[in-house]
Order: sequence, then C-alpha cells, then structure tokens
Amino acid sequence: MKNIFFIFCCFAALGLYAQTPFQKYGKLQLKGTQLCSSKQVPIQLKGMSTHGLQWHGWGSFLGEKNLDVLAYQWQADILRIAMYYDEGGYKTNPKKFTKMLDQVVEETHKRGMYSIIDWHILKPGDPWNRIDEAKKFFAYMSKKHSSKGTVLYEICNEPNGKGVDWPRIKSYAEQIIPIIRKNDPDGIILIGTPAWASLGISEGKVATDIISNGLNQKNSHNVMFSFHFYAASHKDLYRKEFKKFLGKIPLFITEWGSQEASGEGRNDWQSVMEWHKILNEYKISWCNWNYSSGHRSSAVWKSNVSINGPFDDSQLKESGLKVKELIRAK
Ligand code: IDC
Repeated sequence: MKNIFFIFCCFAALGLYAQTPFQKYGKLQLKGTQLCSSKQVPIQLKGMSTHGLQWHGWGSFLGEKNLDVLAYQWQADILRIAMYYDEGGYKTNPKKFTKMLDQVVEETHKRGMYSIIDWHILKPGDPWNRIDEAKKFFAYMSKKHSSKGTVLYEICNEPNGKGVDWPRIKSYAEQIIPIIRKNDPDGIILIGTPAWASLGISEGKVATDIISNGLNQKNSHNVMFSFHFYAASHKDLYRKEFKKFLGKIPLFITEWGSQEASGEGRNDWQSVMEWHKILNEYKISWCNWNYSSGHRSSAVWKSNVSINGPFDDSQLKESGLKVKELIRAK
C-alpha cells in the first residue's frame, strides 16, 4: 500500500512539474491592476522577447530547437514576438511576415507558452503613421489566434517623438482596441506608453495623465500598459517615477535589458536587481530583450550560435546565464 502511495505521489509531482504555463494559468485576466490566472490568482509571467523577425526570425535564428530550450529548460512562460513594421520588417513583405508570425505563435502555443504579438513601431515613433496597416494586422491576428487563449496583443511598441503624448496614443488605442475586441472579447491588450514605453520619463514629461485621463470602461477591459527599462541607463530616477504608477494602472514590462538603452554595453546587475525587487514585490510580468545570437550584449546567445545550436549553457553570454536563472526562479 505504501509503495502504491509513493508511486502515486511521484506521478502527481511529475504531473505538476510537467504542466505548461497555459495549463497552470489558463486564460489570463486582470483583477484591478493585477494580471491573474483564469482563477483570479495573481501571477507574474517571465520570458523573453525575440529580436526583429526580419533579422532573427523563424528559420534564421528562431527554430524548434531553441524554442524547446526556452520552454522546457528555461521554463519561460511567455515569448514576445517583435514584428517590426519598418526597418526591413512587415512593410516590405506583409504576406511573408504574416506567415512567419502565425508560425511563431503556433509553435509557442504548442509548447504551452503565452505569446505577445508585438506591433514593433520604433522609427518613426508615431503609431498613427501606419494605423491603417495596424488595423488590418490586428483584425487578422485576433481572428486567427484568439481561440488559442495564449495570445496577448501589444498594439504599439515604443511610441516616441514630438507630439506623441498620451492623448495621441490614447486616440490610437481607441481605434485599435475595438477591432481586436470583435474577435477576442477578453484577451490582454498592451499599450506602449509615451517616450519609448518609459511612461513619459525619457522625455521629461511623466505621463500621469494615463491615470487621470484614462481609457473609458469599455476600452480599458483587460488592457495593460507597457514599460521598458534598460538597467545601465535607467536607474533611481526611473524607479522613483515608475513607483508612482504602481497599483494605479496595470503594468507589464514587455522589454527590459541589463545593459544600456542601445541594447549594448556592459551589464549593470545591481540596477537589474533593484528593478526586480519591485517587479517581484508587485508581481509585474516581464520579457527580457532579447532571444537571439549576436555581438550586442543584449542578445543572450553568443554570436557564433546558429539556428542549429548547440543551445547549452556554454553558448550563453553573461546576460543569458543570468536571465535564465531569473526566469527559472519561481
Ligand atoms: C534595437 C536593436 C538594434 C537595432 C535597433 C533597430 O538592439 O540592433 O538596430 O533596435 O531599431 C528598444 C527597442 C528595440 C531595440 C532595443 C535595444 O524596442 O527595438 O533594439 N531597445 O536598443 N527600446 C529600447 C531599447
């Protein structure tokens, strides 16, 4: 009898261990400003962002092997898929990139991870600049993928530039959100905040109007705000201002790096740890920039690592080893 009980316990433990993030948490939802599981339990998702699909996408860097590593060895909950519009991205070949994005979403879902479909606008920084394409894109993506239950939508990566303040971003969001809602009434939608998703801090105008002049009730359902930090550039001043938003609006760190805002230079682990103290305390979800190989310190794999691997720890850079550890710390 004892033996049977022991065997039962082993299976139970294995079963728990083998559960994917989606099996554990189900369809995500907000409770107040907190991201929660389908059972309303507060959760903190941890994962990676890809680099631009046009440079490091499916078939060039991303592939089955390294997604397996991310899902099963790193135990990541989420993959953010950076679909650049400009800079040789989506604009150059919408068909090709739609197909690629569909595949990466599929592969991520197959492994039980969540994915963020990121409309990665950066240069130029005004999301209104390609709003017609964004409407088409999100109509398609939400229709195609909403039934999976694992997909989040980030409607503009890093709004920036003159006049691209919260009212302008808000009016853009009011155009895009209803389009997604037609196909996906409850999926999580993420809005990039002013000044490169810095809540306005990087342009010296802290965007507290996101709190005072928020979206109406209908448009704010399951909507969160993106904040990005690069630990060697963004320190005490950023943390101080960031704290003003805690508990006021739902926040998601869809990009953070341990280095400078350029994605290059030395890692500042002390600043990273100070950020993570806050993120852990408030259960704020995050994706690290970025899951690719290359010479910049933000690429977690060494520059000689190809799509064929090998993908063991000796091929990881300092940032990769550390970020893997942060993701696995549950
Ligand atoms: C950077 C890449 C760099 C590339 C550039 C193109 O690291 O190789 O030439 O994009 O625009 C962001 C952006 C993200 C940046 C990243 C690092 O969202 O696209 O990638 N970063 O600079 N915001 C702050 C930093």
